Amino acid sequence: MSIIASADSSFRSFRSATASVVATLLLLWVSASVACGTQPKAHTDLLLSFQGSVAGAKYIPGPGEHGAGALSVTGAQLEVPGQLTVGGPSSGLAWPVTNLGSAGIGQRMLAEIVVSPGILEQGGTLIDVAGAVRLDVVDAGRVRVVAGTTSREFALPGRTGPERRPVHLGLVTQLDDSGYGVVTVLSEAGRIGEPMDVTGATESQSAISFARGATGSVYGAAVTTGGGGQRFVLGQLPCAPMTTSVVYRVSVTPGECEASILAKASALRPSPQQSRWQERELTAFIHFGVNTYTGLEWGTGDEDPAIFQPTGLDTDQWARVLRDSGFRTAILTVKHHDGFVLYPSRYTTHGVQSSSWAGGGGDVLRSFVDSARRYGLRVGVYLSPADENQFLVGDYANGSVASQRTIPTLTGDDDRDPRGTPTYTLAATDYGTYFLDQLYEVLTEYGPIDEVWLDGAQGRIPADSIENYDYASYFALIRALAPQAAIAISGPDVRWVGNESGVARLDEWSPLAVKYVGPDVPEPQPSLQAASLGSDDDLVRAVEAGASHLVWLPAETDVSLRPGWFWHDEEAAKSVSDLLKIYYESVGRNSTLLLNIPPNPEGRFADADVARLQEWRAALRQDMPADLAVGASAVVAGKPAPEAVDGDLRSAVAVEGDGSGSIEVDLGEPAQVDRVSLSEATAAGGQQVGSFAVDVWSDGGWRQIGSGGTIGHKRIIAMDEPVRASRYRVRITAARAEVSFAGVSLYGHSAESVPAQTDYYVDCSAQTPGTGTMTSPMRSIEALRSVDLPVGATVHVRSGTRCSGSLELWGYGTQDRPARLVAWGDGPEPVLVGAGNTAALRALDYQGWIVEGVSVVDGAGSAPR
Ligand code: FUL
Repeated sequence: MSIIASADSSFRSFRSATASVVATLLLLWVSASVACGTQPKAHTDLLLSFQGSVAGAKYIPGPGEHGAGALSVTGAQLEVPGQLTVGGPSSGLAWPVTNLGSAGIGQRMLAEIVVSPGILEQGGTLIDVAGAVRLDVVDAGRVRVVAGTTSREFALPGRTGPERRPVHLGLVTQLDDSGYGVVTVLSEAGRIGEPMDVTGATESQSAISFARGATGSVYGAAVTTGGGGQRFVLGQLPCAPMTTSVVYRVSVTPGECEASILAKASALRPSPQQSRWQERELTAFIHFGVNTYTGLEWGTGDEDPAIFQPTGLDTDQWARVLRDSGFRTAILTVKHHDGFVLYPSRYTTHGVQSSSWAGGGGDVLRSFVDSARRYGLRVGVYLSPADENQFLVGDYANGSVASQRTIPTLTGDDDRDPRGTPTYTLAATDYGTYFLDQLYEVLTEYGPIDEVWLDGAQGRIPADSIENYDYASYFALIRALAPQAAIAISGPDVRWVGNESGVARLDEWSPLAVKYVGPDVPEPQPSLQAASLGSDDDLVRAVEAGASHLVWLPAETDVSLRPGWFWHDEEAAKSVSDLLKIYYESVGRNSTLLLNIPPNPEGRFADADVARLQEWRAALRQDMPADLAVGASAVVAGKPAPEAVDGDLRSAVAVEGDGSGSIEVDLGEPAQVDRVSLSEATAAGGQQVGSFAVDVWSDGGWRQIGSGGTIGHKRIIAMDEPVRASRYRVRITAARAEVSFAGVSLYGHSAESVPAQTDYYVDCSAQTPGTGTMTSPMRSIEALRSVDLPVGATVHVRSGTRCSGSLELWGYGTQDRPARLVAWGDGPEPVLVGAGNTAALRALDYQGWIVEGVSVVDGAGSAPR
């Protein structure tokens, strides 16, 4: 039975007309009826913007919605208000046609839908009027109307490339009781093409359905009967972002609307491991192993261990040079792809113990960690999952299936006390077990490890072999044994910047859209190399394309001082200007810098490399001598904002994120500035800034002297021309949310060399923060966290004061030049109280510090990271 029984007799005359005549008449009819006021009154019989809820297969309308009858929902979920997520062939919404009254679909009717643009890429039927008229997706730029024996494609205007705006489409049907009539397609841009003449459209189902067989988000659906039918009821429905609490990772759904995605990105925060890692900024890579002696970059796994013969291993030199150059962490290649291990592992003979070096008793890792701790350097380990030697042994990529293993595997002559050795049951292949056993050794016998660097390479094994890394087990063991460590590259905490030339993106975001390619192995979307990774556009497109989560995933920029990662006699170090560029394009762009310095076959950094690092450090001091902004007057929204100029990147001031926020700094007197460093307190406030501008006050007005995109942990911009002014302003011109602004630093290049400041004064009762000179003391102990103290520096704390905050001093002393923490001025012993302070004191003692007349105690204060 057909329900087509139109009461609109004026309409029948169109039937025999040609399409163009039909179109003209239709338009005339519409305008005439509007003009004469004869048009029947329109009724919006269905009006949904998905503010309601879903119970089983029934949609329960929310406030302001109208959904008479049992509106059924199949294969669809309402995860976010305002957005129904549909997925797959049998999904969709169906609304009974009986709700249209006796005229049924044989009356003028507008059926409309608003969907996420990704739906167009997936196909499906967007609107189906009782089986009589269908609006099908053809592709991202076209839809097709199928009605009776007629069908026609319509190109969607303005949708030729990737698109983020929701798609709003409507079908105006005007059919008579024999299924003849006209169908018009509307998009948000207006009518598309000419109205289509329809013959033989027959009702074959008793519902109007929406988004059938589609995958993505539906933001609204409506049916309006009577009236002109040319005007949309739904408009471009607003997207209602979910209120998201602060998280490290959040799931997203394909088709999720932009506001919701960006709200989630804005709610992301780094984990404590990531914050600690980011604050350290400069990490050294040390590629050392059998390749140092063979001249290869990738070893073969069958090297004779005897070739490993450092004639003068000097890990103290490594650590000293690295600290003197400002590095805070160093990562040693404990095992590169060849599989040769730099410590005596119980599980292989391909390692230092098989070399005659040091009589077979050498342990480079031990020596390295001892030196690192002596000079106050954090330790990272590079343990290559790829292992050519284990391939030759027959364990790596041997096809074994992961099964539950007890780690560590105790060996026959194991020297570990089984009772004092915690064990872990983890799923692993044969090789996975080997790798876990080595991780266990390294993470339990060499003190705290702060970064575990896992490369994703498979090594040069035959193309048909593969080792499926047991990442879930690796990560579980690392988290259990080294909870403070950041797991980098093939891991959840740190991502590769995407190149090995030392350059981060101009605008580097840490909140990214990802897919998981293994448990906790995020793969940034659209790709690690994408030019605008993490931007608003990329996030939205990545979610459309199927990214499953947004996650905090900051960039590490790795590059070598020399062309190769390992030592090669014939190679030379990069120039100072290359290194400066690398610094500004990594640390200055919200990334950490991982700079490789390869020891020579002797086991030392070459003198020329050491000299180059020192020149680089000196050049950075000349570029960025004392921060002129510290202690200046700073104002945000009319209120003093000392947090922005206190040299402590954890303290922050809230700045409006709606484009109106700014930070004004008045130095009191003109100073020359050519470099500006900005920071967001990402641990507290995430990463929000999308664009900013820097102005100076000159000739009675503000003049823009620089601008940029993201800020994140640190963004350093250089002015084209140095400026001389006393008032500076940073405008936050776009942000995802309110900004936790940590600091602005202003620097003027010095033509002369700038000696490192050796004495720092701290007065926690001072009115204003200072640079640390006696006349301008620092106001908190936390401001010293950002300072790399030269050997033998002295920190003077004002007597009679009490400083709260964790003690974190980046400096060391030697026998001849001890570093000192002493009281300054008259009065009772100053007190430093903060979380982890006594442990910090013990470490300082080991690093050659003398503490005199200062009481260091544990307490609240900001937690150590
Ligand atoms: C790469 C490795 O294959 C290189 O040999 C080097 O270790 C570099 C840092 O990572 O993926």
